[in-house]
Amino acid sequence: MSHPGAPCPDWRVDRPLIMGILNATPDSFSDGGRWNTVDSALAAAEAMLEAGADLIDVGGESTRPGAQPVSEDEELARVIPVIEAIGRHLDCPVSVDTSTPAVMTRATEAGACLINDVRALSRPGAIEAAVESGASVCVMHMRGEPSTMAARTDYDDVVKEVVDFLAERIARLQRAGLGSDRVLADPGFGFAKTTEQNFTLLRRLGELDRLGVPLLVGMSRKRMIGDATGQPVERRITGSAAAALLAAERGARVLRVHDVGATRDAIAVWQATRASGRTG
Ligand code: 8Y7
Repeated sequence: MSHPGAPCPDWRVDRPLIMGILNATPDSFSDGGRWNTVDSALAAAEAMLEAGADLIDVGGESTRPGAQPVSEDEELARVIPVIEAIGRHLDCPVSVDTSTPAVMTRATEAGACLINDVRALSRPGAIEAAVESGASVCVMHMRGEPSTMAARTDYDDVVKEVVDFLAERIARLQRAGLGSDRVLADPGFGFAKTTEQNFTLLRRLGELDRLGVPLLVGMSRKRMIGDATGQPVERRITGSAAAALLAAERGARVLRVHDVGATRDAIAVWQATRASGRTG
């Protein structure tokens, strides 16, 4: 089925794309629920677009460890009005951060071009809803649920396990009718991984190339940045931009970030360095 919103950008352009995070949650850890009304959500989205965002990721369920579960009705009430307002006023590509099939269906009808599911379409009916929607999908690696994942960090080789998991999900989606041109993959930084494992994944991110789909990464303001820098969440902009740049250099195609301007500047310096090679 077709949807009315702006289409997703071409993931294969010659620069990494920036996905700005828009939390439509009252308990979001990083912007403290300042953007709860549709108007302030719109203002936040507009500011991120002006700062250089290529698409906006709208989420209504906090995946913060210990966060309260959200009912389907509550999730719909949080995200659908925001996606509709963005379509009316900004007309930029929108992704919906959800694991709930009904939200996938309604959000894509309202214009979302991408379903970003941290549970990799594991809920009953999610694959069917995604296939039917016509939208693209980002599948992410995690173990268990956000509430239990912190205890599940026993890996022999974290990179191999993440690649095997994502390859299996991509194959499963392909069998269900989602061609690889509609799929992105994400190693899930901070989801059932220690800081050491997160940095191993970042260092070896190039090995995820063989999944054959564009890679999306999200490290913005996460604990791994805090552990490396010693900074609290409100002072992790520079560290997050550095991590995004390292991921871009290792092939990441989409960077999911809170601080769009800082990320864009870091990428611009990398781009200028690369472009200089063409003239001498
Ligand atoms: C990620 C994500 C979150 C991520 C993708 C946070 C929704 C926690 N993290 N989606 N969502 N990748 N694809 O700190 O790493 O933003 S929520």
